[in-house]
Amino acid sequence: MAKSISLTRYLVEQQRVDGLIPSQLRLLLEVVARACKSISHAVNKGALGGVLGTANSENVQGEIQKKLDIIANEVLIEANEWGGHLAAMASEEMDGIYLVPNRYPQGEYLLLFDPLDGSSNIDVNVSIGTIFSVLKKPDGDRGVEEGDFLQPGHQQVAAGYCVYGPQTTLVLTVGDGVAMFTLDREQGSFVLTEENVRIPEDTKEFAINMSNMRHWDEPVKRYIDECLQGKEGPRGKDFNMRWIASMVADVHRILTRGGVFMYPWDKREPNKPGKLRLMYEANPMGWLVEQAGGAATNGKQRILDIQPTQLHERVSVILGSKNEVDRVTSYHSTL
Ligand code: P6P
Repeated sequence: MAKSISLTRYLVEQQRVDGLIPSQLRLLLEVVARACKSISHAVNKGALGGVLGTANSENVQGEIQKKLDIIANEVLIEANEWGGHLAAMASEEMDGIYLVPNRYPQGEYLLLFDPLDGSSNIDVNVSIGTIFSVLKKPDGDRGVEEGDFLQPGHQQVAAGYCVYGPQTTLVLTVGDGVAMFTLDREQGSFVLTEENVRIPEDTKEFAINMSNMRHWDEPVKRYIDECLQGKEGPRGKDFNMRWIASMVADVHRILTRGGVFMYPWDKREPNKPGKLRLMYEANPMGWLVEQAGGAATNGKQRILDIQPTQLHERVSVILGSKNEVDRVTSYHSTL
């Protein structure tokens, strides 16, 4: 049986081989992984840990916060603030950025996260996850400001998620492909279980919330309608549909077996470009998908090329199997 490779050994060897992971970034990723282990433990307790239900507060998005949303956010802040690898953090659950307190050394990285994505699934025991993105802070000695976070996704130096499902699996890229690590609860460590993850360029599976169909723009309606016509329609094949309402779980399926995930703009809130957040959902997931040979656009441009203007800005998301994403994107330019 092949010797198991821990996350620590993988990161050390990646650092040694191609220098993609400076020691400070390796430390950051190990701290984030340890925080995800703690979050997984809290999630797995469920009702026994008194962590289900709402916290009777709203986040910056105006969404009711779950108790675990706040717990996960606090775990990530407390795990990362003292290590000396970060200058500041940003979270879906916090209005503004979080500067590393002066009592701790300042690092050169910025960490952004959705501490518990898919939290509407928490109380019904369906997979949820933590999404994270790492940027470098601009050079210079001045203090970090919110504007320093507003970097396009192609400037990320690391991105990943941890899915809390039947297994707890950490999925990571530092720009040299995608690797997956499964939590070995007996050892308490993440073990390499997949590397060089590849998304098939074609698929027969789409993920979208069909209840919003009447609100979609024409290009999305055309694409889904053609899928629903199956063999007899213009696609000449039948399609399957999945929608877990947890981006981490849907993206993990796509990284594992292909598919296309869509959360497009719709007429319900015409002034918002979409529901999902650019900085700590679409950018990290978009980079992971691209690193696995897939594609990620907002219907009109590559997600990683979008210049952010606000920390919590939203974006329309179409990502997954390259040929399907290209097709949906082409429909947006032909209609
Ligand atoms: P809907 C979870 O709240 C989330 O941000 C994503 O994880 C998920 O893909 C989407 O929203 C689900 O949205 O409108 O289907 O509940």
